[in-house]
Amino acid sequence: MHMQLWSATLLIADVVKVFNPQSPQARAIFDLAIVAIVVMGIIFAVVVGIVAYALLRFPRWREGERDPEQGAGNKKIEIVWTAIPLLIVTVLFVLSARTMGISDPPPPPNPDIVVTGHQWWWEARYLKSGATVANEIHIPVGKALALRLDAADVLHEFWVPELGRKMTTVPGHPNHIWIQADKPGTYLGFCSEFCGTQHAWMHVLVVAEPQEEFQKWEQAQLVAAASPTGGNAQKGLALFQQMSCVNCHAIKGTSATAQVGPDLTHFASRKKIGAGIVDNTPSNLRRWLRDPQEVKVGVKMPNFKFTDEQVSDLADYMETLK
Ligand code: HEC
Ligand SMILES: [Cu+2]
Repeated sequence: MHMQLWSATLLIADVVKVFNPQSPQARAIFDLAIVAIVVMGIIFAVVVGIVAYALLRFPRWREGERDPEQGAGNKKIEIVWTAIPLLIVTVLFVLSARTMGISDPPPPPNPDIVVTGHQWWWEARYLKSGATVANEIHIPVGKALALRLDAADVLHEFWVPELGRKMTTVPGHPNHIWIQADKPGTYLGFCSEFCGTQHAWMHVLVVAEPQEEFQKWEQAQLVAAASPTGGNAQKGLALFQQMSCVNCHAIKGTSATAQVGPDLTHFASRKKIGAGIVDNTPSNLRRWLRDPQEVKVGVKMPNFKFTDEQVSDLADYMETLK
């Protein structure tokens, strides 16, 4: 049990990179945290020091020791120990307010991306281009993008620790944050407000890349899916359209336009399935289609009880959705 707790803690420290700021906002928050930790550390040391001194200097637990001199109502001391905490709190308040100014300037009227939390995945719509993606958000490196945060069902919280602050997503009450990355890379984000069974598997990947690559990626997301013209993939597409998949999913280029589940137009180009729970590999895709509940317990997608052949046809089709 202890071993498990210990390794879980290590895992979290490794995955939730709160000490690795990669944007001006995240750095401002990190700097403030360091100041706060140092100030708290000093207070802790002083308090423990005074307690230890008092215990040793006036060892009343020993037989026959007298009381120290009583100083109740001493004005000087009262003023000092009111003024010092007041000063510390004021300084931390001013520093926090300044950090909020850096990490959270007011949003523009039109955000770059609308991010919507769903049980248990993230949808992202790029307002200018109209690209709609799930669980993997690409951004151009070095540029601050404004995010509008929304929720489709319950409260969620969008948090990419290396890139900035966290923010709750509230159904019907849009919130805003800025997101920026200094260096190209892939940054792991989380839902950080409990939202049901699979809250822990509601990851989001933010991929920061040079402007040109970002534009290429965004253009690629706008391309409709080509319909396969033969083979198992064509049977898979037919199955997709016959079954209730179309009630929940959209694939551009087909008649499926539902927004209940992730947009699948470019599903095959994503790194993960199920908001991070498994890698997007051929065998995991087949597992998912055979029974999504087995992969992600409680997931809002039913088990269709397909035959092996149907699973294989559907998977062949899904793999064409590059
Ligand atoms: C009742 C709605 C619903 C139906 C019907 C449905 N799905 Fe889903 N599907 C979802 C939801 C919701 C998710 C996201 C689950 C999560 O990550 O928590 C999902 C996820 C997926 C994914 C993984 C996508 C990703 O990027 O992680 C695939 C692939 C998929 N569905 C294919 C299908 C196929 C094929 C069918 C029809 C046989 C189908 N779905 C029917 C709701 C549905
Ligand atoms: Cu959550």
